[in-house]
Amino acid sequence: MRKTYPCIAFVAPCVFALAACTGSGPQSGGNSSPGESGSTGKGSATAIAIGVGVAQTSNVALLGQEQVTGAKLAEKYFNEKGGINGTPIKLVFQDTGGDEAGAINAFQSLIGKDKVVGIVGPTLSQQAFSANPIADRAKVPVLGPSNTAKGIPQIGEFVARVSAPVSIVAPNAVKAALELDPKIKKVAVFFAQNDAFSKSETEIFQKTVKEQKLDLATVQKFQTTDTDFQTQATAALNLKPDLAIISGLAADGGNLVRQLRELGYKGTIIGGNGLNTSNVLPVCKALCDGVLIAQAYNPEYASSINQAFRKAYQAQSKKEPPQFSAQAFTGVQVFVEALKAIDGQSKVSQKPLAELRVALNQQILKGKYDTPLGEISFTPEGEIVQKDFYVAQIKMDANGTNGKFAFLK
Ligand code: 1QQ
Repeated sequence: MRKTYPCIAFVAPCVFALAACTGSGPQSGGNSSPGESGSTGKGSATAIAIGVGVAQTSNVALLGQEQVTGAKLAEKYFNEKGGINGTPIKLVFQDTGGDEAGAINAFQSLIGKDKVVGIVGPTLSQQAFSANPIADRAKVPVLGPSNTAKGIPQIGEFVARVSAPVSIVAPNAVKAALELDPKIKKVAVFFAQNDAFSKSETEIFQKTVKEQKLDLATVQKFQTTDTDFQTQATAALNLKPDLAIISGLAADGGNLVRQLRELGYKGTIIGGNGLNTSNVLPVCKALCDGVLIAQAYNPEYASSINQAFRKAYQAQSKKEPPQFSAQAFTGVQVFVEALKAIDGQSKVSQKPLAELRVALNQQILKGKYDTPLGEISFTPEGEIVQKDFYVAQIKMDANGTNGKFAFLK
């Protein structure tokens, strides 16, 4: 016997933002079926709506833009392959902006108005710690496409991620730096203290520095909104470090790289995951050259799905696909494949939405996926299980306008 719980998806959001529950009033997320979604546009009455809540505006869009591209490529790719056993998917985008309030609003819209089966997002861990509990309480599966801080899968039963955690990814950059320059001894660490990911990543960097028996000479703090790093850079450079490690986001991180070099720093620089985009290149230009960044994706990974993804990305963007695009593609892929598995048992388009969301979450955690990131699966808690990691080095051309991420062998 089918039970319906009107407004079940709204109970939690209403606690956080009463405004979302006023006006025309929320439609129930509990008793419609996914094919009835009102927001998927003309001719898409039967499309299955998957939400994408990432940063399309604000500074964080430097990272989020790449996610939009990756997700859209996945939508096209999987629809061309027949969608969910003949039923197309439709991505519904809600811009989170760069902060927590934006992520909460986007998630509430996706859950209540757009009636998505699940959400790929948000961009930042800082946003995930605020927005994901809302989805979790509404029993809507969330796949983090780029949330790498410690504690993300533990937010709740409905939260998983396709982005490997800082604990696994970040140490690779330190090891690569030591291979390139075994004489490195003294290390200066910088991190954005107002960002959950940066705080989590710097902990791992600092731990790795100590494990490698390096001298952690100084830890300098900044804000992701800062543009002037003279104080921190000067304080660190007075100690004559051989290695500088930066955990921040793209704009601040790129500016810090630039200012360290302008002040005469010649040593190695490691950038964390927040600098992992070619959108930092216009910020530090020629001075980006040589920055090492650990990677959870390699465009040259040999598999047919990665080849297809890489080709589609290159055709559109005339460059190699970046990690954030590959991870967003993977997030959509996991939803598609889990939906297909459920549909094989009983038609997804006929399941009540609330039931489907719960079944989808269970199926996501059970599956194995052959993705552009390689073969992945999840722990019961929703942590990604992934095999291969890499390190890339930024190589700028002589005039400092174009550059690329060259993968170290
Ligand atoms: C996080 C991150 C960001 C830098 C990804 C865009 O890793 O917030 O967890």
